[in-house]
Amino acid sequence: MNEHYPFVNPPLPYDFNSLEPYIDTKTMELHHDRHLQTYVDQLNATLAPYPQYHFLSLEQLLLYGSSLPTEIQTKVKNNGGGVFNHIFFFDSLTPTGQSIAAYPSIGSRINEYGGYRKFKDDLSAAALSVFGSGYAWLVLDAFSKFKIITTPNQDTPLSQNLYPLLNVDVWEHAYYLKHYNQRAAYLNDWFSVINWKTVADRISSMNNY
Ligand code: MN3
Repeated sequence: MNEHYPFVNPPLPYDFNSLEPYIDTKTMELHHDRHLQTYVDQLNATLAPYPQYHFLSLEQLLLYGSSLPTEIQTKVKNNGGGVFNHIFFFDSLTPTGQSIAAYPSIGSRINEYGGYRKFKDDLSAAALSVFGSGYAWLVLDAFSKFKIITTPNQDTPLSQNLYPLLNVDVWEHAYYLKHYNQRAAYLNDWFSVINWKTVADRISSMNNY
């Protein structure tokens, strides 16, 4: 995601229907083609009159948003965050069942955290605790240990000195068509389609910093 203005909506790395039965086709279509597309369009429209910022990457716009003109700070935060969070979320999913055991960098940290059961319970509880719209995240803290946090709306963990590894979108548009108001059922299904290889790759990228 090191691209700059004009930002584009990358195609999903899998088919809309490929996360069935855990996440339904229509939800994936609307979520990618309409929700994410709207954030991309609005971010570009916000930045269009400001060519002096067109060289900034998405991460830079989010990290240094407080240096932007005040009249676009909120729009960049909300729409840039919407672009970052959604691409990150879609990239974190896969139709191919995966075992954490294949990735020692994840397994060792989960053991350190207290085991998979505690990890899953805590991440679910965090995601359930989001009031209204937002995300739950697995991040690496400054000591390279797993930490679970939540963010409201389209806020990102980038400005908190935390390195994001995995997020789950708990805005109702992420699950309402299939799971109605049952966020817990959606979360349970979401655990079945997590792309642990992507998480392991993100840990490796962090270690290469
Ligand atoms: Mn969403």
